[in-house]
Amino acid sequence: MVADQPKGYHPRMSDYVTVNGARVGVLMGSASDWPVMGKTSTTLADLGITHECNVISAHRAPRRLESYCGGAADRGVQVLICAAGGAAHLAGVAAALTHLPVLGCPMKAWSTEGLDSLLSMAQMPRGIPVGTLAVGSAGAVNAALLAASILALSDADIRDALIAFRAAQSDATFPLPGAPGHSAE
Ligand code: AIR
Repeated sequence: MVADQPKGYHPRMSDYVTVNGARVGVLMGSASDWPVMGKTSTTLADLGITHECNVISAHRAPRRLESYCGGAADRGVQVLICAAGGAAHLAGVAAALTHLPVLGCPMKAWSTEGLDSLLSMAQMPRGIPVGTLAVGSAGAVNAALLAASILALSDADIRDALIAFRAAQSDATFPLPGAPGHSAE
């Protein structure tokens, strides 16, 4: 409502990128999260999941976040993946702004090895949940896999891609050259 907006506020929908047919929205608090969160994007792409990626800080651009989350479900987005470091409120605020499932990826920022981010995301007060993954790359990849599991409930192509991914992972072999019982090369 216009009356609720601060003086001088103009919503600018073009401040984030949308992708036609995106099922997953990946949000980051900063472009500095992208070296890790690029792995989320790659994993989603490997599973054939159309997605969109944006930097929208809950602290630096709260109204843009409100605009993005307010329109995501209507555009067909079904899962949000939110990454942030430090006082990482992005996932919690996004979860407050949409009924979509929100997965949180705690980033290692400038201190405490990511424990600050982990607790900020995991310790959500009752009523607005965030599905929090591990700190760093493991969580970034697992967020994509968990999003795939959610989408696979109603999408046979994604289900098949996820099952194939897990089968390939199980079939992988790990030679240890020189170790007892392994070949020398
Ligand atoms: N951040 C940005 N706005 C709110 C938060 N919590 C996080 C980013 C990043 C860290 O702060 O998600 O992990 C440092 O951001 P920057 O832009 O200073 O590199």
